[in-house]
Amino acid sequence: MSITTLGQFIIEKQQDFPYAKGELSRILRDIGIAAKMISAEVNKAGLTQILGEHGSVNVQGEDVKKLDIIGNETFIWALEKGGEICAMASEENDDMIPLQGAYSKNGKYVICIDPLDGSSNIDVNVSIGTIFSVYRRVTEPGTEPTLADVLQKGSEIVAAGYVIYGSSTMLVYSTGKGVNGFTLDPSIGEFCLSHPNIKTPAEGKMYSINEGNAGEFPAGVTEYLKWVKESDKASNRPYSARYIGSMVADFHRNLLKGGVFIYPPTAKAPNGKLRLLFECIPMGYIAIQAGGEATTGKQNILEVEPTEIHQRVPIVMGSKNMVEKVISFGF
Ligand code: AHM
Ligand code: MG
Repeated sequence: MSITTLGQFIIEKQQDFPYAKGELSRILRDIGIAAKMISAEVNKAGLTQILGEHGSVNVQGEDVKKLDIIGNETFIWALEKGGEICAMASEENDDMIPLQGAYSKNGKYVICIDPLDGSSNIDVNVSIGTIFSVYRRVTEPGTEPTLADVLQKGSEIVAAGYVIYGSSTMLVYSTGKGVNGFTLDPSIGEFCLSHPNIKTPAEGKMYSINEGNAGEFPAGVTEYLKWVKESDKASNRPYSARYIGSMVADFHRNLLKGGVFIYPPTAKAPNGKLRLLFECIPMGYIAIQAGGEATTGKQNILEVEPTEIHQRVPIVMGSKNMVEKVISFGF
């Protein structure tokens, strides 16, 4: 049989990280377990009218939790059981959460996570995702983790990736040696290697930006958008606008087909909307590992020094030539 499951793949690659003694493998396995559980919940989302609206009380009088809360709790559960992660920073929580598993304090790693990005799309059956990044802690194992453990530059990542809950569920991740994608086969309940060694095209056709904010864009972005449309007429429609408003889905399409994802600074949000730790660093890491680029316009995203958990930054990421083109207009 030619199938390789996520578990088999992780074990095969374990020798790439002799220092990790299997800990990183366990973390990736636990992320895979949490992803499968969240995928099952996401698939039931359309049944909320029968089971009870998320955030409401169901017919049995029980509170129906919002899916992003379920996602958050599922990751905490899986990673506390695993014991390799000492602390988690989550888009769902204001502060860093020290994990409380029996062995968590001795864990050598931390995780930053957006358990369910694009959750406003759930009600309308549009793809959403989970985004994660794993770092080695900077404090001593056995001591209380501190903010310094999660406020690390993207260049310190040991593993990062995302899960997309789309027409199928996929887990895409990198440990710094390229990007691999796994599709969940619901008939056996396993992620199977479906997209080995993903390389994003250097050039692409899609540009993804919320043009509803065009009135507030910096001049360079306005100029770029004009250029994109002008070259439309001149060279037989080379560019297409594609914007779902669910970053994992927009990014995933662009990664595979070639494209650029842009969330610029706006007058209302001078640092853009997207979070450095939870969204921009991990997705930028994947773009770069796949041969693309990711920048705030001023700096490679992996070189930005985080100063607070919910920090926001502008972002341009995707196909190398397209990112460079956007930046060439000024950002
Ligand atoms: P969220 O973390 O609250 O879900 O917001 C992040 C989402 C991204 O998935 C998406 O790219 C972006 O917000 C869309 O924002 P906008 O509606 O401003 O274009
Ligand atoms: Mg988010």
